[in-house]
Amino acid sequence: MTGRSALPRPLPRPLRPVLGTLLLMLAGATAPWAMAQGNTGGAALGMVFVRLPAGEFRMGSDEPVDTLAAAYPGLERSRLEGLSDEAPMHRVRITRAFEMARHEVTVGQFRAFLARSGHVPESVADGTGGYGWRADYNPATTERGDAFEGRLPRYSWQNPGFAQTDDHPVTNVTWNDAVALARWLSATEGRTYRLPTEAEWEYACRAGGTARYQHGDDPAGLARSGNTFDARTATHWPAWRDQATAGDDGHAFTAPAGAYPANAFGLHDMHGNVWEWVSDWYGEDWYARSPQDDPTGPADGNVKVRRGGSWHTWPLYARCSFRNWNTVQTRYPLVGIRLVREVID
Ligand SMILES: [Ca+2]
Ligand SMILES: [Ca+2]
Repeated sequence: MTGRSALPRPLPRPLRPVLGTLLLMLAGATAPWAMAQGNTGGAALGMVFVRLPAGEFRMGSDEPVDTLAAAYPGLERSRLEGLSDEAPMHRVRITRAFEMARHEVTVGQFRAFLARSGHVPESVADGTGGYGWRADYNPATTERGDAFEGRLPRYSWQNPGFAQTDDHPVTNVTWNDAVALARWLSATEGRTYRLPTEAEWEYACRAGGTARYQHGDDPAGLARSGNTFDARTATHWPAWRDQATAGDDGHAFTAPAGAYPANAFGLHDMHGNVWEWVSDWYGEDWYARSPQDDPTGPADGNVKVRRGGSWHTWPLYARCSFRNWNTVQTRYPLVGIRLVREVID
């Protein structure tokens, strides 16, 4: 599989120790989607959804390796060649408007979901726990060289090892947990909540733009757009300091949801903070054969796609087009949830 990272083991490849639009400030006033902002849904949980219009976009990336090498100096060429699953770029039509949560699901929302639904998170139900950060943990001393300690029962959505409040994005949640949340909300409210498709997610991230990030193509601008592996995070993983996002984004671990500017659709944290599960199975060559209208991914597969990068992700892997994946049981301190809600028209 192109050496693409899989969490417990590989994590974003950048993290393998062995390898060593501008914010549309005006959008709120005049954009069509602005009218739907403040649309409270997931009512039980206080989520806020933004209506995204139907539309077309170019999905994926076909940037030449040399172009990427110039923009992301210091990375092994194999990492850049490994991005071939982002090609070919292809036109995708999202034929129906849909609503997407403005924020990642928070710890407080997940706690309320558990209390009201009786759902037991997979990390608790299977007794194996999750992963977590510990100041004196040294990846080099472990068999797998994982960036985080685990799995251990003491780590879960409640404890990723670093401090978090109810406003921080929930982590250590599996794809199965995410689907359980969406199903419970759907049953409770009589509306359809679900994970976004991979195409919907990228459409939402691009928000009408064509650049690598919501602010444009420059990786150095990322510290203002989202929470990634910046200088603060690098203080805890000094071996990867050279690959850190330029500057200080203000957060060494997760940031409270919505701490960074929204993109042109009014969505926060599409770059970084936590990876977001989507509904699609991963297909390495999927883009060469995916349908133009409302693609939903391969019919089956072994791993589910996650998107957007995290607080522990290098800039190359926080681009709108980057694809990563894990099994449905994977839980990790970098992976969270964002829901969509179908529109009733
Ligand atoms: Ca950061
Ligand atoms: Ca995110």
